[in-house]
Amino acid sequence: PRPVRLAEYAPFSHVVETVTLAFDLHPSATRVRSRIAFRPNPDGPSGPLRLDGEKLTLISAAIDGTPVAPRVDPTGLEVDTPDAPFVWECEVEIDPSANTELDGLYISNGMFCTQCEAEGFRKITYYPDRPDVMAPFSVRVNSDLPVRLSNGNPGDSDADWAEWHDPHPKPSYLFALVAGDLVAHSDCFKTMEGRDVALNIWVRPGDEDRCGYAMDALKRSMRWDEEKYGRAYDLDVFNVVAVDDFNMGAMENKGLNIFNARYVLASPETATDGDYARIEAIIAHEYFHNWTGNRITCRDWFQLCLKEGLTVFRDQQFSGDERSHAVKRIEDVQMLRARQFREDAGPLAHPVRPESYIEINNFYTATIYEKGAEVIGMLKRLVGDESYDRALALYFDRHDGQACTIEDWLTVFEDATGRDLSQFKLWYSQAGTPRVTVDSRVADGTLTLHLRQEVPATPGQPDKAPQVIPVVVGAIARDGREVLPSTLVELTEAHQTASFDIGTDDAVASVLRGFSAPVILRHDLDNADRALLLAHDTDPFNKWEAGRALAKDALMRMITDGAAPDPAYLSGLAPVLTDDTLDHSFRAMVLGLPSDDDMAQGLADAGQVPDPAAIAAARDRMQKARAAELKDPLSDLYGGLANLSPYAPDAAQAGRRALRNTALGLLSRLDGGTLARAQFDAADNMTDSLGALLPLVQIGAADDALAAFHDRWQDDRLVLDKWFSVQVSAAPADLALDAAEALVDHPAFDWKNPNRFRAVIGALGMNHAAFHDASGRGYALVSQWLCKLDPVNPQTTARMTTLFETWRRYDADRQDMIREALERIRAVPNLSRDSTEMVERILC
Ligand code: B3K
Ligand code: ZN
Repeated sequence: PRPVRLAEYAPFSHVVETVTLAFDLHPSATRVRSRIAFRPNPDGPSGPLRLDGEKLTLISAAIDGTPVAPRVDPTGLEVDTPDAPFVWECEVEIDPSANTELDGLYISNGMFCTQCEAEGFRKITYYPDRPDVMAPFSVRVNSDLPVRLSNGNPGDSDADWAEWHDPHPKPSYLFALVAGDLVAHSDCFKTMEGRDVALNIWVRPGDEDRCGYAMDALKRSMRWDEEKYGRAYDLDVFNVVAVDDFNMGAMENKGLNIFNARYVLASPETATDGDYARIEAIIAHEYFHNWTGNRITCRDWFQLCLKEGLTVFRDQQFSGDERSHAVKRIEDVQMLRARQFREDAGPLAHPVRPESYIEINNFYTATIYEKGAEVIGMLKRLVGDESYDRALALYFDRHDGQACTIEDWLTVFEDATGRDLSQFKLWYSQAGTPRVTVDSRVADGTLTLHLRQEVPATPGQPDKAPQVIPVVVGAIARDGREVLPSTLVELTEAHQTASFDIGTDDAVASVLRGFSAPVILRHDLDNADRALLLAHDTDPFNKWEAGRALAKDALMRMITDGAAPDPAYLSGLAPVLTDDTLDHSFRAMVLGLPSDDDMAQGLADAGQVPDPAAIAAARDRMQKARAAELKDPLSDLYGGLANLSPYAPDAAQAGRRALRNTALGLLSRLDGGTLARAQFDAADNMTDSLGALLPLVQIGAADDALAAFHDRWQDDRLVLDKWFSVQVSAAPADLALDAAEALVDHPAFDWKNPNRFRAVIGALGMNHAAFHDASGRGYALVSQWLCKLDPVNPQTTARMTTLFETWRRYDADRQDMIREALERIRAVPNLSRDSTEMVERILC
């Protein structure tokens, strides 16, 4: 298929004034009648009316009441229309029960539900399915199911029908419909404008007692958006529905958010602290889209980061406010490095605003989302908090009700601040992670930094221009005092120098504080400098970063030279571990190690070929050495942090459990799992239960515990996903491969459910040593299952091909095996457009 190009954007030929839909719901033969008022668009091209439509059976069509015979093809229809306003009426039939791709109208556990972003609405009826066509919708659902929902405010209803009206003009990708046997957890919210909003979280009967946390997070999100952005909710009801079969996390349909059940349902027994935090973040994210995405949407899908980058940035701010900014920042950067830097370093690298695509669903990426959010964070840092607030107020004021572009967004900032953002705009068009190299020198009471930037070549972009990079710097004297508080350096040239009066000749620069830009920093620090920053940096991010750099350096030497674990690194940990002025979750994060994938990328960056088994072995040795070195403080911590009851999912308790479980993980390297088994048996919450199961799996001593876990949770689908996943993602390579190969034959391996599929196949891809095992078993199993899934669910298949995106890092044998695995996928008869595009880009 031909790529879609940003440069070829043209407005739609017509304006849609109103949309009225009627659904006769039937599992295999649903009828959809549409009545759409069109008028010619004075700013658009003229010609016949072209509507998108896929997998639809056209029953009838009429214009202004007169039957017409449109020219129908597999992607839509064309019809001649009057050169004046007219009403299009049409009836189609669709088969939700045959919809296994979970895009459009489908059935999950007997419940009708929809997913329309990006282009699912065209599988429901003929329509100009593009985000710049916005209209108010009225919907009638003819069905006697107990609950029938759509967007907007409820209208009349009866035993076998219900009507909904959404007054806010919206693009079709925000349409939603749900019908089924559901129960609600209900509450209410009064907006700052005095509107009473009914809140409902709809779930399967039996799940209603697991909605309390999501509801609480929703109300906190609504209040936060009022307080921080002045944005109030704009309908009388806000509905959230939990669905078992869902391709991604959740969807922000206007007034009717649809969620993967795993990001709604939580109880202390079934959800971990991490699950609670993700629920809070995703509830907030989808809610925040009501303004950044729905009221102001994207002109075309190239502008996806306009809503996603901004909304991720907003949900990160919210989680930071609700929990801890320092910890949230570290978590976000870990995620950015693990997913986005990895993407940027390989064949799938693309700009935050791509310029062409074949299948838009392949562009819901870490670059659009996470790097998109980083770009907003840099903009805020460059213009300042107060200017950011003014610019956002102007954005909402100027563009409410519109479908916008990145140019509109940047113009708002230019108008609000008077600043020229033309160089900043390169962040949207140049792919690749900039490298910033810093040489620091201290003499005559002055700190001098020489900064250099370089943006590496990426597919289709051999040469790059220097970008605007906000680099926040500080300095710590050798005696531990801060001699330079955080100061912003705007790096705009390829080479640049900055000097600071620091009044001492013995200090260490702390560069890129708060991870002020999404770049790879090379700073000429030695391990003594890093140890100083680990002990004394006032910037929590760089304090953590110094520890990580020490760990990475030590691991690197263990992998490449067979060195012993660095004694200086080991001895630097105890003071942090026992520093009661630091919060527990921060200390747990300092005890983390870079992931195996991170180490593999580090080796590749250093021009070496990573050996996955050697990386895993080094990690193992490092864990044992750290456990032996820290045995006493770890045991004290473990004992001292016990007995948190009653369980609460708040940040303070979660931090204590995180540190205690990190300690348990290390202690398990010494005692063969005795302590972990005791915690597992006694645990009354899922965080502690999984926190004990994980080290047992890691040391290969989990058989009994896994059996007990299965017996207890076999009827709980979300917990059972954890059982599938932990034994594959966390076990040593050979055990993980054995487990994965056995689990795909397990009677509960319901592979058409995306969560279950990811719990085994995705988990195997996450286990670096197992996936890249020299036998090729990992590649074979993953590719075999992707071949099987593609005809059923192309979106989930295409997304999971990214497991192979790093293949060029590895040795020739592994590259050959991966190429074969990808060729096998490419050879599937009628391979989806989604997977074809991905496999071809990865192989390129
Ligand atoms: N906007 C949706 C993602 C849609 C993905 C389409 N393949 C969820 C979100 O970002 O909030
Ligand atoms: Zn989003």
